[in-house]
Amino acid sequence: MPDKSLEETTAGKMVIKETRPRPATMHPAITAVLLALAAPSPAIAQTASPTTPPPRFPQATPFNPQTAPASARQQASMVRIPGGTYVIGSPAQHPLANRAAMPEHRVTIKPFRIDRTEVTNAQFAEYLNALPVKPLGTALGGKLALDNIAPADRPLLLEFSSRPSPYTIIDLDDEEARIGVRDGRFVANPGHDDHPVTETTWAGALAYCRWRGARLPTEVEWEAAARGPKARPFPWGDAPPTTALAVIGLPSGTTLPVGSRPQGATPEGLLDMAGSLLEWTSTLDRPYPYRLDDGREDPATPGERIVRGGNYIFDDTPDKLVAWNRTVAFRNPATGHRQIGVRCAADG
Ligand SMILES: [Ca+2]
Repeated sequence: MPDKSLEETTAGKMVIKETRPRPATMHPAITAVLLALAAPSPAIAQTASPTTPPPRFPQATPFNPQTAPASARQQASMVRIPGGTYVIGSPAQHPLANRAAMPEHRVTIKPFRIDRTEVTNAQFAEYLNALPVKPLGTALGGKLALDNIAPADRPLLLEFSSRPSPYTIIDLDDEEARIGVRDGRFVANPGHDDHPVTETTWAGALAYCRWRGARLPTEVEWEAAARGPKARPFPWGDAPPTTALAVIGLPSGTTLPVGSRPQGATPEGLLDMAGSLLEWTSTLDRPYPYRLDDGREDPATPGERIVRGGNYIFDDTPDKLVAWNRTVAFRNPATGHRQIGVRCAADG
């Protein structure tokens, strides 16, 4: 996607991600015709834009704990967060104060449950296997090719190979995806079953959670879970982040198993709320103060969605990892990202 290389270029880091060339599977003349057909419309982009409306994906077979045991375990171990009034947003006077998270305000929320860890590759693969999609051959995640996915299904799973791309569920052909194909099934790459799933789009993340009988957390639910009733600045308390408290400061592509930093757990037991991957929330990017009823929770409205929590590649400083931070440069909801994952929530 055109902004893919930009996406990976953060201030001070200048990490440029190479996009792979489009596979030459089509006769050049046919390609030329298709390009000519596509060319007159500026609406047909190389990839879906942040303003592309969330799509409807094919219906999956109903969630079944017998055939989706990893997701069932995740669902069963959700952590309950009490309802009540929580302090949300950045204090005006604080070394890590952030204008985009002001004003500090109070929001009353109902009790809810939230995943103890980020959703893993094994769990997300269970959802993919419940879809009416039959993958072909064998390929590692990050290396899927056109012949691994039937033509009708490519727009759901292949970003680069299906350009001009629609709004995928997950970009399995992105080199940083870790779910591949083996014997007609979607499987995590070897050694990556319990690593957090990367490269899901916003709607793909929501679809997974809904399939499991859950949903995405709202932005304020996520923040209340990270900060607790006393509005701590970090999930573990007041201390600044270190590599013992959070999965941070690692090279791109080297995720760690979820829950690898138990010292950084919240008192309630949530793991990796700071670091590891950023996490999709249900909430459109609108200014604080938060309002539940102003349209920012409408799942059908196009626009960027808030991601929370910092990530292991780019966010190793306290200002990025502080629990009120809501400023993230790249979060196109229509495409997958190496640094964004998902953690589901549920009512009650
Ligand atoms: Ca995280």
